[in-house]
Amino acid sequence: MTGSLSLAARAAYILRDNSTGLITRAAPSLYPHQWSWDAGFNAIGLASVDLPRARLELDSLFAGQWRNGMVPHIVFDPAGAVRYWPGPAQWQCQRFNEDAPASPATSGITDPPVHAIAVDRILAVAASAGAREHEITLGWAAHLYPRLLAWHRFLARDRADKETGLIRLFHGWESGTDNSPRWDVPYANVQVGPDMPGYTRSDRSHVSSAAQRPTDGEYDRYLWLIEEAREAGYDASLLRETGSFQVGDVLFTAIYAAASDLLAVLAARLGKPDDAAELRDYAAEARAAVLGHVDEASGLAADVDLRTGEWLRTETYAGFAPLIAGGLSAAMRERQVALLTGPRWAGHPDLKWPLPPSTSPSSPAFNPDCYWRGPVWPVFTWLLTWALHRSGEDAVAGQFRSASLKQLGDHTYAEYYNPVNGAPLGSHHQSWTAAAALDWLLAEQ
Ligand code: 9WN
Repeated sequence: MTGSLSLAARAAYILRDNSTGLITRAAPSLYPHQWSWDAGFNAIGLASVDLPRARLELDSLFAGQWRNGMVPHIVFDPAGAVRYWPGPAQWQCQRFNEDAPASPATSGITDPPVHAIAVDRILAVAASAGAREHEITLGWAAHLYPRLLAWHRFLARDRADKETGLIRLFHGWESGTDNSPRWDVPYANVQVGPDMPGYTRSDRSHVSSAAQRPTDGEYDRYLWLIEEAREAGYDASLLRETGSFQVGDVLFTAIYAAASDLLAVLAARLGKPDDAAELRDYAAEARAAVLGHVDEASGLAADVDLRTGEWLRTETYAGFAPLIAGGLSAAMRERQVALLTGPRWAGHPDLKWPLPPSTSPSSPAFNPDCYWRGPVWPVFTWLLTWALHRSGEDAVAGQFRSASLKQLGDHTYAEYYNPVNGAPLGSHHQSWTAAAALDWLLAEQ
């Protein structure tokens, strides 16, 4: 087998191995359940090898959607044999909020809305898989569509901040970039209460070194925010009063803008012009909010601590939110691409591969081994290549794709990689890393 064929074959095997039949576990042992944004990326990877399974991945995720439209960040696998903490017993969503489904059990917070991007990509793959597959997939998308619309409406209604226009998060986990230094300032203001229950972390036993995972102090805050959210009945209007972590996330907002654009296209295709107009409005508002938070001096987008109004300017992946939101002027696009490929990012001389790390190596917050504080995340590289292609930046997208495939040549399909020495970190056989490889290798770019 050639290098790419064996890389694709192994990636397909990993996705099958991590599947319960209904959901794809985010990772074999570290994350034995279905995560929302992972499911979106995993469905994209699955599309190239097994369209029915790709469709099922999103159907299974949306089985956990709440009546208010929220797609929770975790849908728990009831048969999950491996212990994950915090599990359904900590969240107790159904007991505290009647919008939560009785089954499957879910978490009570949300995750970035990549799903409409996934549906668009699955439809594109189906279009070249023959008339019958295309027709089935279109029918499936029409069936899923009302759930996607309810999801985007939930974000507009319950989460779009009136002042900044950014999507408001109540937990760093909602951003998907848990311990990124972008959240250091707001987390420093979270005071863990005296009635915080004791707990035992299970995550560190699944990685080769504890230094790759968040600290105990960070985990105390993560758990405390769950206590707060549960106390507020997982209700956004109450949490706006009581939540001790409230941020406007430019990256989440950018993903929402891009996904709303694509959902508007689907709505129009399904003969729903009013929905399409509504979704285009969501996209335009979200995009304007992202562009309104670009720091002039650095050219990077900045999150906002909504409790203080402070802009959070640490140089992280989130700075490239405008590129992901799309619809940029040529000048803004060129500036973002130049930054991304320049010496503070993918062009930094110390890097093993010319790929953007989660935090700039020039930032004092950079830590090459620790989770979202420095490592390269292949799935995030995939998101950037998707955004670059969409903006017509095919050459840069192609460079990232080939560098990433070299990075994945170690066949560990790691969750993240040390950008300086190339070591695989976090979980191995991480589903979304395998999914990114499959899309790069098998789908039309
Ligand atoms: C908490 C599953 C998830 C990803 C997140 C990543 C990590 C969970 C954890 O794993 O978060 O949600 O237990 O650390 O940060 O982006 O969705 O892969």
